[in-house]
Amino acid sequence: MSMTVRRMTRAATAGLVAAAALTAAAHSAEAADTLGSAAAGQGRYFGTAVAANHLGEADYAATLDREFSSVTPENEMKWDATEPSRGTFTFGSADRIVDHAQSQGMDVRGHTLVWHSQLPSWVGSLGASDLRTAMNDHINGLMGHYKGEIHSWDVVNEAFQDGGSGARRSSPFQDKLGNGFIEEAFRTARAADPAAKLCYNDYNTDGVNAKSNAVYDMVEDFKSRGVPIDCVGFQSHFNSNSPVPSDYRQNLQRFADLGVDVQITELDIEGSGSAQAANYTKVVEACLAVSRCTGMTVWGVTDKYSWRSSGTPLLFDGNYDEKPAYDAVLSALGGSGDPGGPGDPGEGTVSCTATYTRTADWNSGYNGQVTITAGGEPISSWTATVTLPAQQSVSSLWNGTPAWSGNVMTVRPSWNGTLAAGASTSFGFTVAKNGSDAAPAVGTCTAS
Ligand code: G2I
Repeated sequence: MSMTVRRMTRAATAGLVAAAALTAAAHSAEAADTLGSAAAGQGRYFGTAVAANHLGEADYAATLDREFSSVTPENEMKWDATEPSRGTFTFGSADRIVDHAQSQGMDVRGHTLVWHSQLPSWVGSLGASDLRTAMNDHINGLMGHYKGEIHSWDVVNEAFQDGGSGARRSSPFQDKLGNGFIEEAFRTARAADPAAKLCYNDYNTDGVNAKSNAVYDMVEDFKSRGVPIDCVGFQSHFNSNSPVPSDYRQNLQRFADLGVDVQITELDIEGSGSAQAANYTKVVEACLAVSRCTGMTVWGVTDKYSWRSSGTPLLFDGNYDEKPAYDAVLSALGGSGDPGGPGDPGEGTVSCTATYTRTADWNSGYNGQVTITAGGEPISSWTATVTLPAQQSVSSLWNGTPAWSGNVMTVRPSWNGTLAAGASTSFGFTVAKNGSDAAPAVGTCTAS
């Protein structure tokens, strides 16, 4: 049967694909920064949702291929697209995306196996026992076809209700199989492709709230009972009604502390200009501050094809021009957006130094100051790391933008990134000693 042939064909090409990915990574390290290469510098992927029917548009494909290191099929791997009638799998559109991604050395996220939406009507009409079989067959059919080719799968999507209850959402799976369907889906998925990271994915779970608490409790329970789960996806669809939460990093971190990776899976933020850019910066900084936040995916390449296109929520406008939000993301990722500028190889080496002084001291705290001095070339940005003794905590910081990973604070400019050759700027911070009077360690300054 044709599915078996496709499965073998896909698996046989996987080795070639891995080699292509390595070559692409080596190239991009020397070229001007892109979202993908800058994120790779931080040990993360930077992905986008992709629609198969736009791949033939030259500007769409060029932007995709240049900027992104991971793709998520926006609709093509959903149940209605892949198993429209029971036992008949249709992989044409999804294969087009996977083949395209692999030819460019990009990784693929799988979205999604078990979801109440975009579900063909035949699934809803099955009785419980048949439904269980159909769910497992669907997982095995999809994951088998792409075995070894998907870095992370959204195994179950959006199984919790909005609102304060933390209850499960009504769906054929929930209503007929009960809470246990989620666990069963994850166990089936682990056996189907042991190499894929298995994720639970949802929206309105980006901050600490009743819904994210309910997901948190489920993940904690799965970890304690050995149910296979590797990551939690935070969709992160933001607008003025649902802004980037102030406890976003803290929420990502508490999930990571359960022993799972976290991923930002469907990021888009309605708005424009510097306000939108600032919101994107918050999201990227939150991910970078959580070491188990392994990557980010924006939900589309260009505003014109976004599911929320009137809200212009993405990084490229309808002409594929980079928006301020693009520059903000690139810079938050530590990349340089100016290929002809001082950060580039061949135009003199940019450098900086960072020196630390204690500028005030009292019983329970002190003020520290780090002075950044550009080397023999002008610089447009700098990054300095400050490692605090374990007990100490920073209560405020000025003239810099901090990102945290444990007790390591990575500071980038707020307004003061541009320095002439030999010029200096400084940022300051207030520390609570919490019983330790030791000095922080200032790491290497990097400039671009
Ligand atoms: O709704 C935004 C996302 C929320 N999380 C799960 C994601 O899978 C979901 O993606 C969106 C797609 O971006 C849309 O493109 O899911 C929608 C459906 O739930 C997708 O919209 C559908 C339209 O409703 C259909 O009319 C259309 O035929 O896209 C289909 C394919 O273009």
